[in-house]
Amino acid sequence: VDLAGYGVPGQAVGSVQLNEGASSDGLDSTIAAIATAPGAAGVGVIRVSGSKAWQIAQRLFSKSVAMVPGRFYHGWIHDPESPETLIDEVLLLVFKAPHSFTGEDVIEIHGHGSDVVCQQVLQLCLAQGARHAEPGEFTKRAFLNGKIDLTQAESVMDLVSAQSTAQARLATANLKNRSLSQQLQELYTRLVTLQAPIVASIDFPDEVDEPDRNQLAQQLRTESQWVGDLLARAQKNQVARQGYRVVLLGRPNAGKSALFNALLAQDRAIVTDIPGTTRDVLTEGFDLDGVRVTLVDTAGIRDSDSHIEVLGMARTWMALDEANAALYVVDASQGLTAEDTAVLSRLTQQSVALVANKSDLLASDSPPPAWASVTNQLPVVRVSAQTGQGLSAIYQWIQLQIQQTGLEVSQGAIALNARQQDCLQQLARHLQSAASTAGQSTMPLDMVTVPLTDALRQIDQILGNDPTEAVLDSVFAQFCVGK
Ligand SMILES: Nc1nc2c(ncn2[C@@H]2O[C@H](COP(=O)(O)OP(=O)(O)OP(=O)(O)O)[C@@H](O)[C@H]2O)c(=O)[nH]1
Ligand SMILES: [Mg+2]
Repeated sequence: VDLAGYGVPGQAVGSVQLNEGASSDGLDSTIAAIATAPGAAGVGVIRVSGSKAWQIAQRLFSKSVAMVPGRFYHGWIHDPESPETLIDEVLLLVFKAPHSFTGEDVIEIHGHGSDVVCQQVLQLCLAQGARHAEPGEFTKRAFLNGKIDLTQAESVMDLVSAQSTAQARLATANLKNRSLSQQLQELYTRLVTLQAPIVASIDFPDEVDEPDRNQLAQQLRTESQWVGDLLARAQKNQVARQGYRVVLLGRPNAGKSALFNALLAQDRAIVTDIPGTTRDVLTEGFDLDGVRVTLVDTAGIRDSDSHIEVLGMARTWMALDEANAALYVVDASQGLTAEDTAVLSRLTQQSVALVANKSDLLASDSPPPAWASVTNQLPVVRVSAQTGQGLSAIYQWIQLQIQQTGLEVSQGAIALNARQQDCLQQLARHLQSAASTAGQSTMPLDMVTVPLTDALRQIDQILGNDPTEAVLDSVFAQFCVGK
């Protein structure tokens, strides 16, 4: 059996040499961890990777098995020190280097999902010479052994922590198609092709002519623009990574918390008829057509002498700054006040809608009073948090705002994390600087190679070629143990 496709040879992207100054973290050791989340579950998995993995499995398995890679075996785990003590009935999965997730010999013990039992099995693995894995260490080994590049390792983490289908799809797109790495590798090749004649003309001035400066400058500008476009395309997909934040604003008692609860379909926030009930910012997420939406309930805005309320309102404004969209809630039975219009004029967000709540209190056909001043500028949604009427219009409005961000979740789509974004921004800057130097005929040509080499180094950094321990730590420390 070829388990989970790990046995496909020829997929390796080449093993990685750690950069100078990077201490090798002992790839010779055998690591073990519980790979499944804590708590009672159907199955609990203990994963062991390294040269001792098979030996450990043979010691812990209650019957002797031939250990053929890609097979799984049914049996019992026992304590080799007291073989009659049976720990759990399990399936044992066997992988042979390099055809495993980590690229090393790996065994997986699939037992019952009990914290106690998983801990016992793990302790037995440690007693047999494994060491406890650090966070992300299995994926780190997959990277160090050349099974995946650094962006794929980051996608593994994105996938494990995905909170929406959009986020999961973007992670699998890069994991499977290496969409980001592939494009950057192509750029790398193009830049090396530009650099070669420059270096040749510097090294052999008598034999090789200088490349045409204007043409070189133009080509470098094009590449810089290409990186800018990549950043812009990826920016649109940030919503999939970070989710879409919608803040509820309005005067006290408008029904923000009631609406918050109604939209979430759970009794999350306290609702009372006392103005100034909500003091703090409350957030809760839900899935809207595959995208994670975070709803933010806030303290009502009004002139107040209460110190607590004033602090709460300060948080309201901060929540507004972090939000992608705002729903301004008013009590439709009372209409808009001067305070409302003053606050509305402060909302500079692209996506703002006016929510006329408590519409159940209005005679069904009467329009909300005195809206005209704002309604021709803002979409108005008539709802009742109490009866649920109009809620679907709010979901639709949020969906429309998300669509307008240009979110694209196709096979080749790219989303960037902060590290990758930072590297790409620097890459674009280096290319711009190379282009402008190339364009000035008074500048010596070797001044172009400096930023160009820096640009190549940024690509190396994103892909994890020549990684430093610091870069690896920053990437893998965010993982959970067992992944
Ligand atoms: N009839 C009716 N009453 C509502 C509706 N929504 C909220 N209310 C009532 O309005 C009062 C205030 O509701 P809240 O949700 O606490 O208002 P809020 O905007 O969160 O108020 P603060 O937290 O003080 O800023 C409560 O008594 C709710 O039961 C609605 O759609 N119809
Ligand atoms: Mg409230």
